[in-house]
Amino acid sequence: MTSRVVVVSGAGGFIGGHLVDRLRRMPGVKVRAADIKPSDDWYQVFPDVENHAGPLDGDVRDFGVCRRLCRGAADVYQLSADMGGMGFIENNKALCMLSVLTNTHMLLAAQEAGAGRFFFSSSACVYNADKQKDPNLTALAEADAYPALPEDGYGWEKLFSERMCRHFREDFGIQTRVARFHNVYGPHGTWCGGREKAPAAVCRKVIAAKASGDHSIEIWGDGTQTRSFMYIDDCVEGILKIMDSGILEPINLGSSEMVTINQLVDIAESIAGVKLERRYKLDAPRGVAGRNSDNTKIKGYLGWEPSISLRDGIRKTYEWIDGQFHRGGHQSDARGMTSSTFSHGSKPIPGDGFMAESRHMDTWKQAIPAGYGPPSA
Ligand code: GDC
Repeated sequence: MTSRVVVVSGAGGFIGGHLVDRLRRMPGVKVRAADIKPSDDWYQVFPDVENHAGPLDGDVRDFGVCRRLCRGAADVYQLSADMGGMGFIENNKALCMLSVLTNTHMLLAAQEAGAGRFFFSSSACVYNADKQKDPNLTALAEADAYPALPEDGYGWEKLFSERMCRHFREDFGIQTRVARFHNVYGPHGTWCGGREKAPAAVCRKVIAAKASGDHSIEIWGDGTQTRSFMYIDDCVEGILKIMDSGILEPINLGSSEMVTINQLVDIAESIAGVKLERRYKLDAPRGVAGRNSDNTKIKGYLGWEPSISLRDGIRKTYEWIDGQFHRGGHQSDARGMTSSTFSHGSKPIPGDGFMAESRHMDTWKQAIPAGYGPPSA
């Protein structure tokens, strides 16, 4: 039997690694995994799949690399992106927008190669910021992405690439699938260094506070902001179900179990068996005030929605990070790891609408950079 070639770009990342693990167990599937990172830096590497690692072989910003990867592919899962949690995306908008290269080149190469299906990992960051100002909001339904006012930088790129998928499908016939991920967490993902999201950051801080003996942690914002967090197993299940479905429009893939960040900390504390003093850092990146996934559509299409409870998922994530923390010899830096760092990479371009003060402003105020407003009368 000839195998179906299935390409996963971004395979060295958190979600990509888990997806490869699932696909490689499927009968008749030959997985081709690619990532710009050298294989030593992949979260998970599987020797039984075809791996393309590092800048020469796995950099899917490069159209030539994409063409090689997509040759003969039946399915393409495009998960590569320069991304991270709020500390990264608020401070690295240019880098986030450069993911347009990976999305464009992978889509073009998949279409050129005659791939049957193309999966694009979009994000809840595409949603209109005006609809996320209230922590007790009603959940975000797919139509809430328009009129467009997404997360500055990262969200605009995702929204653009969503539409590019749609037009490639309409104009060129490639079957595209677009899922809007809502904050995915779990083992084998980023847990320190500036790109980590709240679930991993909170687990690490609790572990570090316990190890340091100084029972206090820093929390970004005032802790009342709300989110829903999706465990990685639900995410992979949802990706495969959406790919196999006939769903053509962008669809939410997220948990509908909404919690405050304070409640997330409560869960991590109860798993750790500690109670910590909370230091609220109000000038840290905090993103939108409230976000949850409206799952009406996915339930209607698939009769399914993510269902792993936050407590169960955080327990597994906590245990994995605890292992990384202690095996990696981080005890000596435990006190420092009760806070989170920001990650800076892109430089502002003076005179091009960049507002230094916009970096940590509320998302919805960032939509129109200075100098791009309506002309004064
Ligand atoms: O980073 P994130 O998980 O991303 O942050 C959630 C909330 O947790 C924010 O309000 C943040 O201020 C708060 N928070 C408190 N302490 C910490 O130490 C910390 N680190 C982090 N990171 N946050 C902390 C994400 C994007 C993703 C992706 C998803 C889609 O936004 O960063 O790239 O697209 O959304 O849902 P979040 O949920 O705002």
